[in-house]
Amino acid sequence: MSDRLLAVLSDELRPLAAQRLAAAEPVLRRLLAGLYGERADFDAWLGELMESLGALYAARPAELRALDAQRVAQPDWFLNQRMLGYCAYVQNFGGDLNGVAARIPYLRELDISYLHLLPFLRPRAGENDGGFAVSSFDEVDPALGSNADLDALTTQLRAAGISLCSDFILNHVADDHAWARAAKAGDAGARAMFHVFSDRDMPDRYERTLGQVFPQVAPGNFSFIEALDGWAWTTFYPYQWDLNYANPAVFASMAAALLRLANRGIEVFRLDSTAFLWKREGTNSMNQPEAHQLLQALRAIVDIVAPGVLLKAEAIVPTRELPAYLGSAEAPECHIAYHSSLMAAGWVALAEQDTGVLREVIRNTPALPAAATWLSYVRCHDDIGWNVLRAEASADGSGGSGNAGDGGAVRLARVARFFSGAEGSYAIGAAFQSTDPNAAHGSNGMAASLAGLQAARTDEERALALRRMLLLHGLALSFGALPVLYMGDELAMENDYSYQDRPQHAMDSRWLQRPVFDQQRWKHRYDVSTVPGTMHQALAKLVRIRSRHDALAANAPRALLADAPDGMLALARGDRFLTLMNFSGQPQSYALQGEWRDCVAEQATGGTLVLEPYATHWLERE
Ligand code: OTU
Repeated sequence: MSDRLLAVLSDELRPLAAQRLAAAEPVLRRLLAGLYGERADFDAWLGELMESLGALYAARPAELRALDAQRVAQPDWFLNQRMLGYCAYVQNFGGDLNGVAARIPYLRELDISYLHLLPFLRPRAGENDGGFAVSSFDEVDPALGSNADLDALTTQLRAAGISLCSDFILNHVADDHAWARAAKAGDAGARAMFHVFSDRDMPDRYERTLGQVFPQVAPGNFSFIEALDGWAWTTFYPYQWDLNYANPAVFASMAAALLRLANRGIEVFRLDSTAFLWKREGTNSMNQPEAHQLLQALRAIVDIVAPGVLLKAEAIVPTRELPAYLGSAEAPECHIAYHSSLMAAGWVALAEQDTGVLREVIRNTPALPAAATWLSYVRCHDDIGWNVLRAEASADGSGGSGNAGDGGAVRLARVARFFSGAEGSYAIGAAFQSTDPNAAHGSNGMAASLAGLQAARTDEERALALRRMLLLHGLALSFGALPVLYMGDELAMENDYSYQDRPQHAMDSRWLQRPVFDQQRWKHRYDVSTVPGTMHQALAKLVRIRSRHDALAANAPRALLADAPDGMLALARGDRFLTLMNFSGQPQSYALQGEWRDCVAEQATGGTLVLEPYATHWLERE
């Protein structure tokens, strides 16, 4: 079958392709045979897939092929401590793609080397889940620019040393995507791209064990579609139709769509909702072995055609399910995976003024295969999902739930209430999709508002809120991961309530944390007499310190130190770097061994260090 790939290549391209095929083809064949091998037409299908990969290989621009070669020679290029991400909506950050390009100098000033732009491909007309309902993978959203603008942007970003990351929404398409339209018009092949059931029999059987992502606004996992005269699987909103990966045509088409985007210069793909790719009756249809086989097959294809490209798994799942998304040395999967447990546990530690759950998460975080890493973050465009922490919230030994047997639910519900502003909290946020007061779902709000800035009335309260912001950012920057900043947090932007006036957004409080970039705050970014300036300068300082210490690289060793009090987290990065974080509102003491230098305060320190409320200390050995 490899002949089919090589046959379409020029004499010049063939030798390297043959070499990459020799390395990846056996794995790819095994994976695809495992998924689709029982079909009579398997060999013919595989031959066609290889031929289409050959065409995509041939079409890859020379500049990107050169980048591939460079990255193959240094596969851990994205693990160093200078790698730093920034995530933004195109429309909010720059208005359109050209406006984003105009902000490159600002990104460089922040030392950003990785830019995740939230969905910018043509979305469904009307409501579209912030662009997560895609109607064409080959067209930029006309409201944001043209395909030529995208090509120009990737070129400019590359020149500035910034890798562009794009969402690749592979679990579902919009109900006005060409396949959905054809299915509605009666095309059987198109209908087979989806999970469609003519009656409620199978949907009801599946529902017995399925969870719900949006239980309030989109209850259930199936939607009756009149034009189909049947029920389509719709994990998210009813207009997002899940693709049927048991159909090999879906896999082949989506792999090709990803590579066409890669050939436009997108260097990283955020694989949205990867946990949901394979459905199995009697399970929650998440994290199924076949979902991993699909991702490993996609990785093998990328390794052949565009090996400079990185795959990033967005799987918001319990900690124990996360490592599988990075695969193993024998079967690599994604290069990067969101560590949503670490993110959520940082917020739990703030709410509880206790690091029990956070420590349990860190203990449950295994060492990773080479050339793979976690993504660390404080906030993103979604809610903070609490249920990924069920295991840790019931197992950290503190007995924090006060209700044995609820699996941490009551405890996490208390945390969710805290961030919605209840229980004497400094936070101003919103509970997301909660249907049961004794169970948590998610919490929304900008980091600054959740950390107390919006509610602060005095300078002291404002200073504490900023410290909490820096504490969580310090954790993300020093954990040993690829940290990604969320647009606006570097300027301590607060909640945006304007969504309540937009009928298509009003029911989804995730829009609280999707504000338009604040030009006024940005102008004050150097002025430390202002809140945005203080935040920006303090964060920029942490970024600078991080970039100087290879002990903070993603793949450098990390150890959780057990001798810190419960309100504190102490992480050693090798034996020369130490980060101390106080998650409580009380001072905490920590006895240092030996002589240290505080990189932030720029002074020597040693003996017993007293950490002020919510203080962060980054220490290097003298
Ligand atoms: C992802 O999210 C996206 O990040 C969301 O913005 C989209 O709405 C969603 O997919 C559909 O495309 O379950 O594992 O609770 O955490 O929806 C992926 C909200 C997901 C998100 C959840 C999420």
